[in-house]
Amino acid sequence: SSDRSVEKEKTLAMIKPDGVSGNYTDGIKMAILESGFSILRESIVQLDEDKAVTFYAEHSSRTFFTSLIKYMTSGPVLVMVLEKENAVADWRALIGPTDARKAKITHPHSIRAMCGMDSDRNCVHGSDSAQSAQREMPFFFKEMSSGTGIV
Ligand code: RTP
Ligand code: MG
Repeated sequence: SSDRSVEKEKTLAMIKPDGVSGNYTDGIKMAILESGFSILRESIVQLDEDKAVTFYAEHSSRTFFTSLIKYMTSGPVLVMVLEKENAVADWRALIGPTDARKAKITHPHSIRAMCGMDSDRNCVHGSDSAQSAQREMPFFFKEMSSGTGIV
């Protein structure tokens, strides 16, 4: 096809409260653009408890859930829709493993190695599958709900 956009994929990226308050936003956006992603949407959002609980509902039975919700509501986050070929997997690779302490050893050039603290405070989020991305993008950007034709 002559329309190269049909080969592209979208994912949801988030700079968590520690990333925003620690002034990592510009550095992270630079890494995103240098890695070949386009930033299609961005918005700064203060999550309330309801919204954080819904976003991370899959973890509601985990021991870390209460502290996760406290962390995610502790300040504004920056949510973005990123686009490129293989965006979901490539963004997950760029952010590195969940535990930022391990990331500093095994993936020293990853974003979590750069700005995360440990497995709780890891400064960024990425959709873990194309299916998750299809849920998470309209969660923050209503116009991206399937069927509107705007995506
Ligand atoms: P995320 O969803 O935020 O991109 O992180 P992830 O896929 O790498 O990790 P996940 O297992 O989905 O955990 C969601 C967030 O909960 C906090 N946390 N996880 N897995 C753990 O042992 C653990 N402990 C705390 C982190 O903030 C993690 O990113
Ligand atoms: Mg996850």
